[in-house]
Amino acid sequence: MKQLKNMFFISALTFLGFSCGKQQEAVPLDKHSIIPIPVSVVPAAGSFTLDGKTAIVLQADPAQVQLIGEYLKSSISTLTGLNLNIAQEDRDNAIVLALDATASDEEEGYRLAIMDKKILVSAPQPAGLFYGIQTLKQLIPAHGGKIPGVNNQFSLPQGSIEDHPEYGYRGMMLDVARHFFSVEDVKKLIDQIAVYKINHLHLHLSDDQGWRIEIKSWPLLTTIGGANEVGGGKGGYYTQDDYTEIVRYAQSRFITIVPEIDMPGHTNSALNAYGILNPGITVPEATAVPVDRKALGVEEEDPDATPYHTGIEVGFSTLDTDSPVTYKFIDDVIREISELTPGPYFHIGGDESHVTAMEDYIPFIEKAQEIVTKYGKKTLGWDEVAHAKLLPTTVAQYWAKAENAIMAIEQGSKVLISPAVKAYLDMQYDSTTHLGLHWAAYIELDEAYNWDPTELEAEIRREHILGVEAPLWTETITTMSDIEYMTFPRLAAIAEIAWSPKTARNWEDFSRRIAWHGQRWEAQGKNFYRSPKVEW
Ligand code: TNX
Repeated sequence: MKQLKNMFFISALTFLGFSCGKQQEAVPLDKHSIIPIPVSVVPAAGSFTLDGKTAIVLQADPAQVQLIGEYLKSSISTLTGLNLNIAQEDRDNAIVLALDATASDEEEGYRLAIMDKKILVSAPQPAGLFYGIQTLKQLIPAHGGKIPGVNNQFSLPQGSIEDHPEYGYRGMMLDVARHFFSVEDVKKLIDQIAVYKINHLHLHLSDDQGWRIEIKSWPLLTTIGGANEVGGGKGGYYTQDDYTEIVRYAQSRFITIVPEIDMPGHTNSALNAYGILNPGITVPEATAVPVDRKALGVEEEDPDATPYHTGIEVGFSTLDTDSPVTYKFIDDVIREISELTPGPYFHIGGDESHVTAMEDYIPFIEKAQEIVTKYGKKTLGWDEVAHAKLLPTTVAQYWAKAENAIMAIEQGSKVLISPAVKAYLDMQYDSTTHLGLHWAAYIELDEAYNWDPTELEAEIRREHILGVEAPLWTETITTMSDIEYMTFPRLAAIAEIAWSPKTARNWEDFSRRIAWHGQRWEAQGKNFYRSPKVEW
């Protein structure tokens, strides 16, 4: 194989050497490395030449597509160094972005036609154009100066692609509670996951170790509850303006933010701030650290408030499900966050409430669900919420127990598929991985790829499934580089499960395609796990 590679290298050099002045040969469209793999790819002979004179032509109301055109322009500039003009009139040597109701029957679908003198990206909705652009970017043979075009020309193979997603919800979750991540980090992640046509980012905004979003009616949540993290660091939080900035940025990448406030368990950070919410829980002694309220500028002592939890043990905290103050509290929190959130979902957590009696847990979840509805949102909750009576609009996120997911389905709810054994990005790749946990499984790249949401349980069928989400819990994750290492390449595998038809997916082919993505990530300076299952 190595010999073969060397031969290829030599012949490529020879080719470049002897064809000085000519552009590189385009890899035929059916030998592409597109992830997620499209529904249909039809190659044709010949190529399109992208160069400095190529224009981006907008064939649609600029109010709807101007930003998408600019995104394409800046993407091409980063990949190739070319600075393209954006124009309104049709012409040759153009990439045309067209809103066209006939381009696809599917809401997020698109068509990409690469012809001799034109590339046409068409879609019924702006989202489809954005996805068409993601596909197009993966056909440009340059990674940001590392594979320069000859004479600044880049060849793209002719042919056409028709594509649309299998599932409407394609998500990733980032836990910003165990460790806090800046707005800049979250934006960077949004850019990275948008490439793989992920369209939801679930933010786990509160947990035992930290409260990460400003709530104006309960200000100590962030002043006190935000000032801790796993290991006892200083934590951090998003102001409401920060959160809005994340929501807007995500929108520009066609990503919906799903906010989560975990309740009634996983709530120690709220109990650090307000003793009145504390039913008398015990923080694990080994990792409990007293809160120095004065040092945080809070004069009044609160003897009922809890110490910080700096460890990673779960299941010891709960809100007081009998107290009216609890419901005033969650009403305020759900209201303030819902007002800042254009997306349809509010995630109430509901997992691992081990110290909440089931007879208290059930009415609590039902009340929380009513409050979410009152503020115009649909409830998402971890699979345990299926013990309560769910509204038909409520979605249960299957992470641990199939029986819970099935209970939700029997109640008429849909399920979001995130099995820890397949889709958890915090699970180690193997026993040598220096980050992450392995309580559910070791998940190598092929394990993350080789499964299907419809094949987990006979009772969980296609029509019950809203989509797929890959959560990244951050007990052991502290930097952007750590996030990248655990997320890539596995998120690309999950994204293909969520977007591509089952019949088009195949591990051998995926492992070939992902190698090309590794080159691009390397050129971008992005960290990733070089799985031994792939010839990078
Ligand atoms: C289980 S997944 C949890 C989280 C942890 C995660 C670590 C879920 C709903 N609960 O609290 O962070 O395991 O893998």
